[in-house]
Amino acid sequence: MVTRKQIERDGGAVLLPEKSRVKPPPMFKVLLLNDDFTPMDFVVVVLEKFFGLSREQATMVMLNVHRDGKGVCGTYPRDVAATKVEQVEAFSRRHQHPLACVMEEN
Ligand code: TYC
Repeated sequence: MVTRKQIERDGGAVLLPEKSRVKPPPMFKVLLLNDDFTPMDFVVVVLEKFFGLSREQATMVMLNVHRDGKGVCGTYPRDVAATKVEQVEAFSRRHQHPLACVMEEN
C-alpha cells in the first residue's frame, strides 16, 4: 500500500517497480517412457495417482506414450519433478513393472 504521506514526500512522483533481476526458476517436464511389459491399466493408475489426471486424460497420455515412445505427464519445479520420478519408479518396482520415468529441463 502507498500512503498519501509517501506520495507527498516523493513530490507526487509515481514510482514504478524496478525491473526484476531474478530469473524465474527452471521448470522440468516429467515423462513416461514406453516399454513392452507394463500393463496399460497400470500406467493409467500411475497417471491418476501421481499426476492428478482424470481417467480420460490418463488414458490419452498412456496411449500417446504407447504410440510415440514417450510422453509428458506434467511440468514442475526441479524438486517436485525429481520427487515424482522417484515415486513413480518406486511404485512401479514394488509392482514388478519396468515402467521408466524421467525428467527433462524445458
Ligand atoms: N506398451 C505397453 C503395453 O502395450 C503399455 C505402456 C504404455 C507401457 C505406456 C509403458 O509408459 C508406458 N502393455
